[in-house]
Amino acid sequence: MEHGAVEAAAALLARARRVVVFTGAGMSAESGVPTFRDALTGLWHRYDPQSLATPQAFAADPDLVWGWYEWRRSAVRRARPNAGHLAVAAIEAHVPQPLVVTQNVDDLHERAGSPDPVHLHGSLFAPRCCACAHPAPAGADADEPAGGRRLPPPRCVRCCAPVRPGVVWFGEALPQAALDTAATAAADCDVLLTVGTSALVYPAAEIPRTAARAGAAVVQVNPGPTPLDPVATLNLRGPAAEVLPAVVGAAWPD
Ligand code: BV8
Ligand code: ZN
Repeated sequence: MEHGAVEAAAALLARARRVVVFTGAGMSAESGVPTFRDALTGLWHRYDPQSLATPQAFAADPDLVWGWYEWRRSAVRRARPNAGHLAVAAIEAHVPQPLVVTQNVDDLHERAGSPDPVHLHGSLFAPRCCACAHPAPAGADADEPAGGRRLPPPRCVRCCAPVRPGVVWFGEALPQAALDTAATAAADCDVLLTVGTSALVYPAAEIPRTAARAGAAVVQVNPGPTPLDPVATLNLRGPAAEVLPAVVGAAWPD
């Protein structure tokens, strides 16, 4: 990890008033939560996430898809926020106007102390009826078998239709309020930190570009290259749980 880049990122953050932290699956990788790039294992090894995370897949085989989300939910429950999540919460504590915007459906930002991250793609902890949208209870905290299993989704208490995960599936619209909040903050920020995203899924991937177009400094944290490399002011090549604490330590040496 280039020392100069960490120092440069820290200097940008230390004097910023409005900061957006935009995160993807790589943010939770070091907590043991598989990214979307990681091949699926167990029952789902022959599926790609983008085909499973669709209304069509749920309609065709609800037990397979519900089982997959319950397996992911139990993996997230067993996981712990990593030093990267904690550093993001520290940035929020030091910056006058921070906002965390995540594509992740886990609750690791919240468990690390981030008060109110914007979930662009929903959450694993907000199931609802697929017909009347009535909120459903989060479900028992049972540990799912390592290899996963088919699991029939519970029924809606109001209309008996199947309950679905409270996430945004491919082909579905994002929650408009969340998207508006994120886009407005990106267009208005001094610094946008993009962490652990391949920036391939839209409209979320537009957020860092909106910030760059508005003249903000874009700082990318990712061990690998992404389409944002040419957009970023600074590219910090390394894992989030190593790079972010280093940046926070340099920005606010207490
Ligand atoms: C919609 C919830 C229309 C579910 C998710 C424009 C151009 C092309 C295509 C489209 C377009 N506009 C729309 C589309 C279609 C589609 C899309 O973008 N397709 C892509 C694949 C081409 N978009 C949609 O379908 C969206 N909806 O357009 O609706 C509409 C409009 C109005 C009315 C009706 C309909 C909905 C998209 C949301 C889908 N749901 N998640 C679930 O989780 O199951 S997306 C999901 O995948 C994640 O939320 C995330 O967004 C994405 C995965 O990306 P990343 O998070 O970046 O993770 P990834 O694994 O890819 O990469 C990890 C990165 O981390 C890597 O770069 C790696 O190097 C790095 N890394 C690894 N380890 C570390 C690390 N970084 C730091 N530290 C480490 N340790
Ligand atoms: Zn219902």
